[in-house]
Amino acid sequence: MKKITNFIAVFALAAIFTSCNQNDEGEKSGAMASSAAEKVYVSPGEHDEYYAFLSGGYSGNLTVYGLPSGRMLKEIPVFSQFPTNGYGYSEETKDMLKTSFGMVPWGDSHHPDISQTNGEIDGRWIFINENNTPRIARISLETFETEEIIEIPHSAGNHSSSYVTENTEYVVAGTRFSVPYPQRDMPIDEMKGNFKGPLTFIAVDDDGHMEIDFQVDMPGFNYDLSHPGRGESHGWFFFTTYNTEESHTMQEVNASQNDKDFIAAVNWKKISEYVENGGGEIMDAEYVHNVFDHDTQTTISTTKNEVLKVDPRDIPGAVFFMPTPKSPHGCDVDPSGEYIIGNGKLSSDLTVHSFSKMLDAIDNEEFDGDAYGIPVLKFESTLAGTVKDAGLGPLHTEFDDKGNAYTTFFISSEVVKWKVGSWEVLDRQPSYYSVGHLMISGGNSRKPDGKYMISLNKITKDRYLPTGPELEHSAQLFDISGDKMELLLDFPTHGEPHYAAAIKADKIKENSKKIYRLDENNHKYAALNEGETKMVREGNEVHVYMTTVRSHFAPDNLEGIHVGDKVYFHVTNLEQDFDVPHGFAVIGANTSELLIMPGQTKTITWEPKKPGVWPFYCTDFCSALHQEMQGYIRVSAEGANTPMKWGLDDEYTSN
Ligand code: RUQ
Ligand code: CUA
Repeated sequence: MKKITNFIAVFALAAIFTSCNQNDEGEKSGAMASSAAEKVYVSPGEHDEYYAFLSGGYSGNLTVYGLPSGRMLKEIPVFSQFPTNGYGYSEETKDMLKTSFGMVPWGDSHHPDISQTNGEIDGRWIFINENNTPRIARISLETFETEEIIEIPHSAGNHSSSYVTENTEYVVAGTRFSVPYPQRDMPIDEMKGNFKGPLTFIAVDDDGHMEIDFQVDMPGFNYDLSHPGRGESHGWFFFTTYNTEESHTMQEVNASQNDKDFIAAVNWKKISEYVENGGGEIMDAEYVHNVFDHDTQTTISTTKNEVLKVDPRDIPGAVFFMPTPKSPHGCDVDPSGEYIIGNGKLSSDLTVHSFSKMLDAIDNEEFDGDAYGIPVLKFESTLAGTVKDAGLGPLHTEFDDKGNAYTTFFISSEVVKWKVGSWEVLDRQPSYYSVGHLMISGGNSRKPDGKYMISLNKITKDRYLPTGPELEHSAQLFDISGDKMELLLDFPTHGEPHYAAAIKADKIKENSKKIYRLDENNHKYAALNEGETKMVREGNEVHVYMTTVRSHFAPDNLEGIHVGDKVYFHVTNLEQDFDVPHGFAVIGANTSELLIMPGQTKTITWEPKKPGVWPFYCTDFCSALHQEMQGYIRVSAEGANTPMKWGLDDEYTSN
């Protein structure tokens, strides 16, 4: 009972904090508002200074915004089918969503992270994790398309992911929920000591290609968030844990019993050497790896059957636990790599660990016992300092280029700026409302930019016009170039923006792809000019090789299709101009429509149900004669013997 009372006390406090914040609104004087407006105004035709990539949370996708304007530039489909362009529906892309559980049409994406070279974000790719059916995706920042998705076996609630190391050697995927490892049928209340928390290290090669290198077999705690070391601490990775109680029920109470949980410090360099020298044990696994092959423009999906597991107790010096108060959520590393911040979400203080003190403590064996054979360092031995009474419910910390840190406080609904090293609080600004993550461009690197910060808020309430019971989540843009943070802009986000990553626009924009070259299109069913268009029957399957160009399809009249056929429309967009996609929609399609980029081929299937003459058309207003961009398909009854013929401008081919 007592534990429940304590718990309620925290939330009563929370209510007081939240309500006082909601009262100090309305301070925007005319002058302030107009200078803020100037700072976010990007005049018509001008470009934003930054690209910001916001996770879509339960949308499963990634959205792209321009900063400082807050204009949404694009939604990139990743883990969810996307009606706008047919991703996950078209024959070419549907296998991107294939998993060992079958096709999963809708995911939950959390933490985007941009690839790095020498500790600086480089704009080649962005990675993002799927939490529910554990996967990591890699998105090209040339095409803004998802190129690769790898499933993470033996993981559940893939949350402490997808952060990358300084040279993108690895992207990590840690399990949030501990589970039997490998999965097996067992009583839930025997969890303690029997569940595990595998942490997966995925190697990334020079082309971005991902392969699982090893899994570290960790005790059955919850691994919540993680960040790589950098500079001196490059070679290490840090993960927050909670539920070190290993409770399996009523976790809101039972997982909050220990005064301290841990930050796990993992020396991945050491483990990687161990693995290179033949260490580790191969274990059974089943996971699917999907790669979008640009040459054939088709997904290559492979099922893999094993993974290399390492037991950290076999590798001296590989893993240590640093006790960290109060169920820490975010695990953040400052730009120098010296400080590791544990954001103890049930606390009002922030705990900062020192990397160099940690190394000394390891050398001097300043241990406080062990957890399942993994040494636990003495709390005081690694402690660098505490940010006192900063707020209530700290979640995440980011850094600027001037030695300051910024921490979000969910319960007291604010962002607090503090000094790295002296731990003093410098400024605080309310967020509207209940901020989760925050983001500073390059915040997870050696070189953050100190210009803007966005807070990613969980609750929107009265900030926008009401749109029924559900409002989009909200981001708030702050100018952090001065001593005090200045709120500049609110803008709605799509889905739930757990985390975000931003990069200077000029690091990406010159490389952005404008077209796919037709002479590089090796799609199996491409028609590279109108002369190559045709219909081919194989039993009851009909393959239509079709092209599209302003402002017609070829062929645009098709006959000889019967009810009971399965028709594949392979549509190649012959355009070689920037920003001229064509669409394809056919009446009664149970699959999807298509949107085909210049030079690409995309395929949908259509199973006509009724005899008749049925239209198809282009769905993207592509030219002055877009409304004329249509055609007809004659469908005959099952068993009829209408011959196949297809053509354009009354010139038919038949067979
Ligand atoms: S979480 S609000 Cu998915 Cu990153 Cu912390
Ligand atoms: Cu093509 Cu409209």
